[in-house]
Amino acid sequence: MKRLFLLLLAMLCLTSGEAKKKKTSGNPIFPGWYADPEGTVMDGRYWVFPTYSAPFDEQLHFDAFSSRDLVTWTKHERVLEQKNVPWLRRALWAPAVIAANGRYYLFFGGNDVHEGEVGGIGVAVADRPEGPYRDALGRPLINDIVNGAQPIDQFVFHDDDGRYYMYYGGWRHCNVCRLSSDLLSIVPWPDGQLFHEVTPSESYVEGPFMLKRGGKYYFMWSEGGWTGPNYCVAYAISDNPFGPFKRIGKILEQDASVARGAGHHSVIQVPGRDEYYIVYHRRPLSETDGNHRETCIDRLYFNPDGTIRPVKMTFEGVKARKLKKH
Ligand code: FUB
Repeated sequence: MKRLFLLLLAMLCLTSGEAKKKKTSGNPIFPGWYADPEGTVMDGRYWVFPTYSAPFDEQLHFDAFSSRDLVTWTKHERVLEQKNVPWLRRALWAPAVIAANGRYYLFFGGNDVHEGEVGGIGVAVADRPEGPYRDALGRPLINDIVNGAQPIDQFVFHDDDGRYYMYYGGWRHCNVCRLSSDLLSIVPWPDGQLFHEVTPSESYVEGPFMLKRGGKYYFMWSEGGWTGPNYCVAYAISDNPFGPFKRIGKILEQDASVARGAGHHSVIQVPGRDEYYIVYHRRPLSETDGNHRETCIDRLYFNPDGTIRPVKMTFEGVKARKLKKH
């Protein structure tokens, strides 16, 4: 009896110790090399969809992670796999996920495409956020290199008027296009073009992201080389989704006491609240391998004048933040 009591006591201590350990998310928020995280809220849960950060030839699937409080994360393995994307050979990159039409759409870059090759931005669809996702078109949605932009690093933005825009582009160029309401095709602009270039400045490299707050459009992107220490995130503010996007400054960069190569981010807004979390990847100080990138989370704050405060990268991560049930 006494032994049973002691065992129960030990279990209780362990559990409360565990709970203590998990008061904050910690950084990285889950183990493994994962990059280009897309953070969002779907189906009453927080979600992070990252790139599996292995050598290009091994990048043939995505895992996803969900959480009810930003602190404890559940892994959903292989939500998208090569077997469900007939044209994918390698370099499955930078997922962008959105719920629409009662389904879930996962946009991705495939094959690290160059002129004359098959690859680019694809779209896969599932009935549940955790997949399984299946390629919807049997070919890339965007294969061609237009305005010098490599078709990778897409972000789908749903504006208040119901329109869907996709920002994308590597190789220092960024395009915007309008997506149809089924999210499976591109609607031409009034001038007949499919893509308009919206590259914000000479320092833009890749990883565009759009956030609307207080009627203003916050356009963000990554600068520098993703394999090096100087990778970082900068931003601009505009009155409309098409720019021009005038660079204001950096919001995320390396910190010699925390990590290097911080970039390719996304922002989670707590629904209905003026409360934001930046999800990004960074390279531990001990690592130099380009692919050794970890997914982290920290708070993103706005100044009273609407500009964004530079992010303080932490090892602690963020405190528990439960979502309200709707
Ligand atoms: O992870 C592969 C590539 O690295 C992404 O597409 C870029 O944005 C960079 O993070």
